[in-house]
Amino acid sequence: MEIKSKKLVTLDEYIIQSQNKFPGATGELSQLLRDIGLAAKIISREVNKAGITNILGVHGSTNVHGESVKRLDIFADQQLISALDRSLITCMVISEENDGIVRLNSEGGKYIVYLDPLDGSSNIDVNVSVGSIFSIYMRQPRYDQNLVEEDSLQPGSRQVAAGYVLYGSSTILAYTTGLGVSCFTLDPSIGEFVLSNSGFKIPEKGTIYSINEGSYNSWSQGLKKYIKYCQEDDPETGRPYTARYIGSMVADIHRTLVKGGIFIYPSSSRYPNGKLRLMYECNPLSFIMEQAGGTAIDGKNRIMDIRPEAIHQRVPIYIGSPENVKMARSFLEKYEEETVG
Ligand code: FBP
Repeated sequence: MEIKSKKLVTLDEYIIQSQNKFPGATGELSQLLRDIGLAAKIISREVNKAGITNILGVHGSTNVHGESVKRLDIFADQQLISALDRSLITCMVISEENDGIVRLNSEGGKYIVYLDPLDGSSNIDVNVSVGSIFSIYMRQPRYDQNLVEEDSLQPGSRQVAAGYVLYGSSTILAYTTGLGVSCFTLDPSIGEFVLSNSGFKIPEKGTIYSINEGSYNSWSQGLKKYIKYCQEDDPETGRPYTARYIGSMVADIHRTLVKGGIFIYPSSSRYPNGKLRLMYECNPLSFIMEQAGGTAIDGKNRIMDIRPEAIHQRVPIYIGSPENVKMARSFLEKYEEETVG
């Protein structure tokens, strides 16, 4: 009996095939995505053997957010930036690990890339999944002038591509160019990302909520009521929902994409504007989420419509299955009116 093996499609092949759908495409965006794929393989190798190399632990420096930087943060940052610099199509990078914009060798490059090189770095030393996040914009005209930070402040709706890498039980890379979400799994035996899911769709509604309940006391009334609603007993609506919180946004978002439900990082007394960064955490994961049929808001407005004011600005985020986000928003609005009224 002949065993038919599934034709493997590698990331590089898939990117080329997708590019051919765009007559006139220059191939530069494809090259950029391949560069990120290569850096992700190198970072994955280091993450997987972190326990036996001296890459765990702190680097000793503090980043622009006042967070103590991990050695793997720096390694991932360097790998991604040097990969992008090699192909001379990216003019600047903005990364969580760098205070200001990083100008690359190709001043004439037409792409601007935002990076969270290692998301969830507080989980590295305890061997819990971490990730990398990227967001790609076209440089706005002004090729003739020196690059300035303002060139990179574009709303998320202008992203030309975005994605994440999840370094978990397996290493996964998921990305979108606005034509749905494609997901690849790294096969270490051949050193290739192989297509594992194209046309990723989030369930319309889920029964998982994900939030750090440690900041409960500083939540808004509306949010407290919504979480209570999730915990109430009502089998007909699948409640009580299950609570899941990994503490690495990429891992919590990937689970939400697969299983449905909602991930929330609200504003709180500790983080009056939320903790997560608009340009290299919330915008790219919102683009992915919307392309998979989900929703992402800051409690009121669409994340990707927010006009950025600063490269490291923070925003609150409510992201996930459309029905869950809609329900959360209705509680926020209802109790906000009551508070204001
Ligand atoms: P970085 O590790 O990139 O700074 O990311 C921030 C982050 O770790 C997210 O991945 C995660 O969702 C959140 O912070 C966890 O925050 P907290 O520990 O306050 O719940």
